[in-house]
Amino acid sequence: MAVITEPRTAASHAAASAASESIDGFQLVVEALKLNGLDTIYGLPGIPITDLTRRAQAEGLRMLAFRHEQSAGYAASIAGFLTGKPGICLTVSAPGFLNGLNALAHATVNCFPMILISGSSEREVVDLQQGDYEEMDQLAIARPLAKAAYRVLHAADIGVGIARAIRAAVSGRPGGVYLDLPAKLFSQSVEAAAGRASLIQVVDAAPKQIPASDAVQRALALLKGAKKPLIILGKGAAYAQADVDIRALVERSGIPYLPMSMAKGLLPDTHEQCAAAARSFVLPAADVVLLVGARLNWLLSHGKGKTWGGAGAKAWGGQRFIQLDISPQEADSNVRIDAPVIGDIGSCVAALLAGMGRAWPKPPAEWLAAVADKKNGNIAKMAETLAHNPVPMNFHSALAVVRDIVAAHPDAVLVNEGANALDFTRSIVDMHRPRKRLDVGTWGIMGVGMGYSVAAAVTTQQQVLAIEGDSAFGFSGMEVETICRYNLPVCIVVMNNNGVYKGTDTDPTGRDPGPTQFVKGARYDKLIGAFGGVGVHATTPAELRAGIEAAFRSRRPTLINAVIDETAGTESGRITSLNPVVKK
Ligand code: FYN
Ligand code: ADP
Ligand code: MG
Repeated sequence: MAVITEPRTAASHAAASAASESIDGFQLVVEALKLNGLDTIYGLPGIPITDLTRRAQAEGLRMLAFRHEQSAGYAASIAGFLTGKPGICLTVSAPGFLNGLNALAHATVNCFPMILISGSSEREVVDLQQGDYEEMDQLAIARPLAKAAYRVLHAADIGVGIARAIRAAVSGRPGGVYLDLPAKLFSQSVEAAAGRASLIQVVDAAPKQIPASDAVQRALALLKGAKKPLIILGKGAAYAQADVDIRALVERSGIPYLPMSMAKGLLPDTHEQCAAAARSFVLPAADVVLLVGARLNWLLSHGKGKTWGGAGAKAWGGQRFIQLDISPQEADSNVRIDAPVIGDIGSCVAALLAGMGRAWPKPPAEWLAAVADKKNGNIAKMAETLAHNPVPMNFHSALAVVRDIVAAHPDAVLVNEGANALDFTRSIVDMHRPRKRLDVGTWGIMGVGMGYSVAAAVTTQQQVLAIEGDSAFGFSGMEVETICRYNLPVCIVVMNNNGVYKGTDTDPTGRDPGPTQFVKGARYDKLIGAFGGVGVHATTPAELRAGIEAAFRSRRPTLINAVIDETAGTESGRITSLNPVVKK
């Protein structure tokens, strides 16, 4: 039986004594979350969940109210990634629910544990389509976009509903879960003792999944025979929080590794085995590739084609693959996986380490030398580019500053979105600690910036540095009010090049601005002043450095308008090939 032992606040005392005989749905939801250690809600109040937000706050939960549900949802999704507990997003019905749904789908696609809880209208009216306030069959709409979706109709089932949502979100491959709570549920009363007894404290929500020993042996045999092995670390590896063992696997094997974007920092990017700067060399050259929590999706060119040394779009370079993943269905999704190892990353990596023993042979010296050669060449070229100080500032000269500041503050969390602002930051700014780089993920989604920043600041208490394209920032810019309201240590740098990709587009008819153009010389720094934050206008790397350093010192909400050459940047950054342009 669930026993509530937490000290009670004055408000909850009153609620508790009034409800010594009965307890309502609102209270049961709050207590069920609390009982499971879910202490933070990202949401937006309104009908029918306004009082739920108040009750949650009065009971000591952190209730972070946003300006738009999409940002609240992205915050919840990344809180799930950072903590391994489902991030909770709470919204009103139909429109609020739909605003949160984008983030729910994003969580599912990215394998982040999240629960979207939405109030909904009266079932009887909705199901007969009689036109209720915000009428919508939310459960049916959420289902295809979520890992699981549930509705609770009776207060006595709240405990089960929340327990199922938690298990679905974090067990196996994590994902987004929808929980539909109709308005009527909240005012239902049940006898207090029975109600509390119905709550479930979930035991072992994300059980370890131990890989089969024959799968481990198969993988080790393949790895041992490799002449040009490569390890690819994905965000699944970062999520698993098996940092020490992953580092041991990489170092004991001596194999060069490539971090996917959000796996950067799992080992420091400056590690001698890091092959990030030789990406286009190692992918086609490798003979055996060990994937650790990374999918062979578009971000890895589906394991085939030119990137992998294949002759045509369908061919690949003949690499053999080992894949460590929690999902048994992931293997063979794009090319043959010769040695799937299915289990949680922590258990898989531990099993490989145990099987390797202490005397594992290092990869052939020629391979290591070839990777080092390519990498050092690229790093030297990059150093040369970064040494320039053009006027106006470009992405490189601005990001050289960011790179130094991140190196000096390795625990700061870097949030990053945009096209060029994303791609340049990824390759220029080294990460030094695990789970410090949060970005657009599997979909290359825009709009995550401010939601991620709020959740990163709240869950880690660390300084957050958000490097935003000027377009990307616009998707969630109003949340600077949220950041100021909660006085969070977030420093936003808007890379302002007057437009999407760049600021030079024009309307050939001369009537309107070009479709990718924004107001020229916009002063994003002035936005934050409206809410008491610090605005900085930076036109040189020195001003940018001073602005970021002051923000880190003061931990005050800060927005820096970094003026970037409007001709800098390319269409879609590094993924230009995905953006069809008709050549005239
Ligand atoms: C990387 N590189 C470096 C370094 N790190 N050079 C020097 N020093 C360092 N430290 C080199 C690397 O070898 C590559 O050069 C190049 O920089 C880029 O590296 P990256 O970013 O790792 O590689 P690439 O090819 O861009 O990666 C493919 C990708 C990535 C698909 C994984 O582009 C990606 O994550 N894209 C997401 C894009 C996205 O979502 N955009 C949002 C929508 S924008 P070469 O080896 O010479 O190739 C809408 O328009
Ligand atoms: P990236 O984009 O960084 O390559 P992906 O999102 O494509 O990463 O891949 C992450 C993979 O990690 C998914 O296939 C997912 O099933 C897997 N994964 C997530 N969490 C775990 C875990 N705890 N243990 C094992 N695999 C995991
Ligand atoms: Mg721009």
